Amino acid sequence: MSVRLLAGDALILVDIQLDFLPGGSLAVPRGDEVVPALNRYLAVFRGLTLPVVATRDWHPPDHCSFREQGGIWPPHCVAGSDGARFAPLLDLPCEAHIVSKATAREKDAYSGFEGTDLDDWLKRAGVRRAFVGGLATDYCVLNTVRDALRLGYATFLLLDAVRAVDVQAGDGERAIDEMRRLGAEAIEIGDLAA
Ligand code: VGL
Ligand code: ZN
Repeated sequence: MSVRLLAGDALILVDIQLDFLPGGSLAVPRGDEVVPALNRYLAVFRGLTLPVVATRDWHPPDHCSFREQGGIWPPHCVAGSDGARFAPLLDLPCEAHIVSKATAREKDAYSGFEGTDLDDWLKRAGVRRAFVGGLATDYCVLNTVRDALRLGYATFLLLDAVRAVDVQAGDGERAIDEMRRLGAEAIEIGDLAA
């Protein structure tokens, strides 16, 4: 598989936040490994002046997904907290478009498109193909890829730049299978044509 990047392509980084990295409150196993992988994609996209979007989980302190409110997760990514910050080693360009999601107490949102301006922003930027990587494969990456496909974007899953929570063993692999079945093309950095 060889993919030549062109105008209309965008890189979407999903939730590269401290709480999802080792030491964070909802650490994704080996989640830190996506940072250098995504930095390689960032270098290529920036070199071609293609747009970059970074989503972030941005919850109120009493968000419904937290255990104290009956949800399934430990508190994580509280808006403005240290744990909600982007990984410092991520080479996020200052012109990246930041998308905050799941900001309302009463509703969770795993997709970067849900309740955000992401679709509008991408359409206005002329984006037709979305290259998606980040955390976690089986939650926010899966739901962001599903929505991207449903909204008509040709969608590429960056296999070397995603990691899963795996609440149940195999969740990440099942999520990858589902994304491919829905039409996402799974690629790795070596698949990008020079
Ligand atoms: C996520 C669990 C809870 C994610 C967000 O970014 O995949 N997972 N909130
Ligand atoms: Zn969350």
